[in-house]
Amino acid sequence: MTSETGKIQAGGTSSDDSSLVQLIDALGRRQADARYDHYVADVDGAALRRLYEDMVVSRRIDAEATALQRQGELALWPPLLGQEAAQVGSARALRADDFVFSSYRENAVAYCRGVKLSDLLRVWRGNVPSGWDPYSVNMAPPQVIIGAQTLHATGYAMGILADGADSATVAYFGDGATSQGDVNEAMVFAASYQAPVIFYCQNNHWAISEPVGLQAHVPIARRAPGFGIPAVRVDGNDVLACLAVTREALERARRGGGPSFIEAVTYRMGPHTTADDPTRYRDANELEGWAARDPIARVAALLDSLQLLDADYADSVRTAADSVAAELRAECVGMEEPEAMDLFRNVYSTPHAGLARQRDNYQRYLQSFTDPPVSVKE
Ligand SMILES: Cc1ncc(C[n+]2csc(CCOP(=O)(O)OP(=O)(O)O)c2C)c(N)n1
Ligand SMILES: [Mg+2]
Repeated sequence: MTSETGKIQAGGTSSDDSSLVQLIDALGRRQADARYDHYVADVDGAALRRLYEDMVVSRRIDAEATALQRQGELALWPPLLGQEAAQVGSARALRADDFVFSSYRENAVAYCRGVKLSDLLRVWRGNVPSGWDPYSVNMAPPQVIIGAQTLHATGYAMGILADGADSATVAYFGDGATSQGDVNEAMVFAASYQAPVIFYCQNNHWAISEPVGLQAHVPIARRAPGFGIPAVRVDGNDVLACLAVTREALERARRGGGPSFIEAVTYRMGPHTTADDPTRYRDANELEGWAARDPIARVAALLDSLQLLDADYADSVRTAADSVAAELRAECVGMEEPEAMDLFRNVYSTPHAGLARQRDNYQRYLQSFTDPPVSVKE
């Protein structure tokens, strides 16, 4: 679709609200739903507040990391602004023994899994080749190869079946990823073996500068039934609905019902990464429309209507989020710089002539700098 200003809009097929599971509407009103209400029956005021707090803190972490990149402290950052409900709602449905395989954008999921703040940033500062110890939080480090994590999630889920366990895996990926071979191959395997894996697609309407309407002329969720995988479309800006549909999919996985596909319809309100300028390819009106459906504002409105958002509470959440951001910043700028030659360690478990040659060349290259002198530690 092209707008009056000539810029591309994301397309109408995927933002049609009528087919979406929604438990909180854009104005913050709780919507009754015969199928999904019981999945969130335990979410009382305190639990709703916790979801709100997770979302506020996640947004604050994201804003601080974006600022750190702008100030030269990170090489790159992939913002999640606008996707807090899709990530927090699904992540809070999981048990500690479930296993998450994500892309680069799921930093709110990582926060909910308990990834250390410094570990969220380390790889984007160029300090380590990869993020964190996956087994400490049951979440693999972010995958940058689009869609590849769906294969890892499916393989791990097949392992769960072999172990006879009742845990599940979740693969997080984007709308663009659904056109990758890996994602389609993963769905074939998951359906064939009835693996306990949830394919959680955050349709944020854009794959860098490609609008979702270009690659999907029908809603993305409709692809999954073709593989024999049940699918649901959910309002991805509704944290309660995201929690409910993920709980349903987990229940199916745990009772041996196999894989599920969730399309969380949301919107990437920021750039693709800090290296991108979305004003060059998308219409400002589109962003305005989605700003009116802000995922945090609607939970705030619901809490307010329940008399659960007084000024003291709102202040305390803001202050807590600010202190997480301050801790994130301090840990980022205080990170110890790695030794350049460490890049070559742990690549192979046994000596490798090609790597040794590269290492020697690189060492000679570093030694060629005399001003300022570079410390080269073997
Ligand atoms: C296999 C592969 N092809 C291309 C790229 C370059 N690339 C990085 S992000 C991206 C778009 C992904 O869009 P989407 O799946 O919608 O996820 P989003 O970034 O919107 O969260 C592409 C094409 C890549 N990283 N890996
Ligand atoms: Mg996308």
